[in-house]
Amino acid sequence: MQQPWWKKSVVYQIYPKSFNDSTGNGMGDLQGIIEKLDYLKKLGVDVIWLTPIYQSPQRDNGYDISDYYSIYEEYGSMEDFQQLLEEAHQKEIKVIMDLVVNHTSTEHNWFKEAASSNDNPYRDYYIWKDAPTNWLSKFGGSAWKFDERTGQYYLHLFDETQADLNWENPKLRQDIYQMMHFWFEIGIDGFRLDVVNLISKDQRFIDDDGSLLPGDGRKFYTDGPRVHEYLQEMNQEVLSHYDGMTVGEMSSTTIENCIQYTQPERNELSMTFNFHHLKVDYPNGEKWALGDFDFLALKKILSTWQTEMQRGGGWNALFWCNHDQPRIVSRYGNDGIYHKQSAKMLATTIHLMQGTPYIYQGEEFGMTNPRFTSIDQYRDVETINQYHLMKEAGKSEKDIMRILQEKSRDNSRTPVQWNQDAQAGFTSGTPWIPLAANTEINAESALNDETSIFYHYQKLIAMRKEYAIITDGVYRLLEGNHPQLFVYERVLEDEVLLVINNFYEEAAELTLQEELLNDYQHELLLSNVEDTPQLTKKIDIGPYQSYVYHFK
Ligand code: TEU
Repeated sequence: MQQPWWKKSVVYQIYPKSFNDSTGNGMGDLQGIIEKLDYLKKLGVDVIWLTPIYQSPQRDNGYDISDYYSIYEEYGSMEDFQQLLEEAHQKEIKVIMDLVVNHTSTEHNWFKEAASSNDNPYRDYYIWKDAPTNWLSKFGGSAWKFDERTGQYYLHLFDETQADLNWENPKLRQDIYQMMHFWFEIGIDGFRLDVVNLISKDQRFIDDDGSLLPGDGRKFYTDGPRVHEYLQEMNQEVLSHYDGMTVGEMSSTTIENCIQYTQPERNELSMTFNFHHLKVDYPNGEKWALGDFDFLALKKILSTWQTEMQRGGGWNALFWCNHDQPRIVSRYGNDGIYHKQSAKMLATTIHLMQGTPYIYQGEEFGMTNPRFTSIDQYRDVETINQYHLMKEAGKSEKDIMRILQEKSRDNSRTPVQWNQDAQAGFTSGTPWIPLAANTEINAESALNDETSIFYHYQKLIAMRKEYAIITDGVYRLLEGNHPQLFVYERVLEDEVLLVINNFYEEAAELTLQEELLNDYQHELLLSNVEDTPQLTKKIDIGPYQSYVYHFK
């Protein structure tokens, strides 16, 4: 049976504000993206995902939308967007947009209407209560904001300028579906759905005294009572009319829900992002504290998601990085002497699993965390809110800055380093956020180095097209208790792909299965070092070394 096109695709995520500035105003823009389409074609990606480019006051860099039907003027015009679509499609690159429908900006006309009076027709497009519950915003503080004019509180699970939409209201839902049709009719190829598992709230709106927590690590407001119903309605009303792809961002969800979100026969979404593998350095699940990297937990989580989603017929989005996460080479790799080697090892680990891989801008040539030293260098609303909360809690400036260096979303939002010219070739003006200091790490240098991280990603992308085993092979974790090695196999009929990754600086020994050595011919498909060990029963895997063998 013909597989959907997105099962063999690789997606490249663009955070437009930091990607490439064509006007010199210090912010990336749509024409800047158009300038880099040939670079993306060379990398070999099939899809680009643009984080929000709609009209917005930019409090949360576009995740606070004030008009779903127009382009944020600093990024360009609707004509620029249509040119981007046309030129990307000419290069056989699809384009998906970010759909932010859990909330709008309080600058959106719907909210302005809703807040103007208690009986305004748009009032119940949002969630208003006479008294707040004890719910907390993900960006710190209460999740309720009192509105003087109408004497009620409105819900905001994120910033107070991001008011949650009331999905119980069928008129609101129809307005959302109409907007989705508008963008599909313009020619986009799908959507990434922002925190879509938060859109259905428990209508009792009672305090979270712990009794609401499902007890499986989720927050009480995730995977709400009607979320699957709403997604099936969205699919029926919009998605089923187009050959597009959708990927749902699932904040603190479960495997069972992700199987339900992505089982084709349920007609909800194509695939889901989950974040459990990116919380193994959160001490007691707390993001805003320094924690050790729990490698065994990482292997267990990634492998459980692989085997359970395969068992359930679901489909994963595979990723390490995005605009909310620190740079993976600084986080789970080594951005010092093993920078190149560990970045390639991390790429191999995630790209050869079952799912659709996502590459975040700059990841393909190893951009690192910037390690800012002053709060003045930060721009992220979550980071700045947490800075003030930690100050109020009495933490020292030094301790706070140390935490921000590891945890802030701005770690991934510094301008893309294109070359070693001024401002790393990102802008001819003053960038909206400072660059990282290490601009010797840049795209131009990577293109001129045949052993670069860029060409390793290029090979991984090409392999996905060539070897069906990467898309369809059964995943099995090997050496699950090994303290350094992440070893897994993919099996498809009479073929085996063996993926060996050392996540540490110390060398480690691996004992190979006898039948692989005796019953198969083997070929080394990819490694991150020049020399390759002779395949014998026991092989030494050096620091951050990575090998991919194909047996058949
Ligand atoms: O992110 C959801 C979200 O919770 C992330 O912000 C992340 O998990 C959090 O920062 C961890 O502390 C989406 C968007 O990706 C993010 O950029 C937006 O700020 C957020 O939703 C609100 O739209």
